[in-house]
Amino acid sequence: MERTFAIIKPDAVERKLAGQILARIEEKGFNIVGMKKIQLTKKQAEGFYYVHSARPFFNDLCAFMSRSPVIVLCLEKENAIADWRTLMGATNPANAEPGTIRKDFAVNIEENSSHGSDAPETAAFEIPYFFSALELV
Ligand code: 3AN
Repeated sequence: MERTFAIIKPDAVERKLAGQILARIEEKGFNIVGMKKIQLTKKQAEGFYYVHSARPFFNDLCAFMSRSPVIVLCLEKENAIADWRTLMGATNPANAEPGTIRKDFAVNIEENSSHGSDAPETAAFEIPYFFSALELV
């Protein structure tokens, strides 16, 4: 079993798409081992996305991620990291496969409805950024 970290981003929570996204997660066989609704501060978003701090979209991205609440998730299944990224689709919804979350729901490359860890080392940073061990069941 593998764990990954996911976010239902502000654009999706604002448009009341969280339920549809959670249904897809469960239909694909993920166990939701952690889940909470929070609103990030700009500083917390900057800490989460520190690997992108040199990118031109960093400031806009952190403003977007902190403008309204998100739902953060820890998901578990075999191959969870790769399978969640497949279910999300490509970063840019214009390039995402039909039937993926980003193809169906994303507004654009920035407001792309969902986040997922891209590697085991990333998941190992991202899960404890949001969850204590006691919150994962
Ligand atoms: P992914 O979320 O697919 O792993 P990353 O890690 O390259 O993509 O980018 C992190 C986040 O930064 C994306 N989810 C998206 O919200 C935003 N982003 C990525 N590329 C761009 C871009 N060219 N312009 C604006 N925002 C971007």
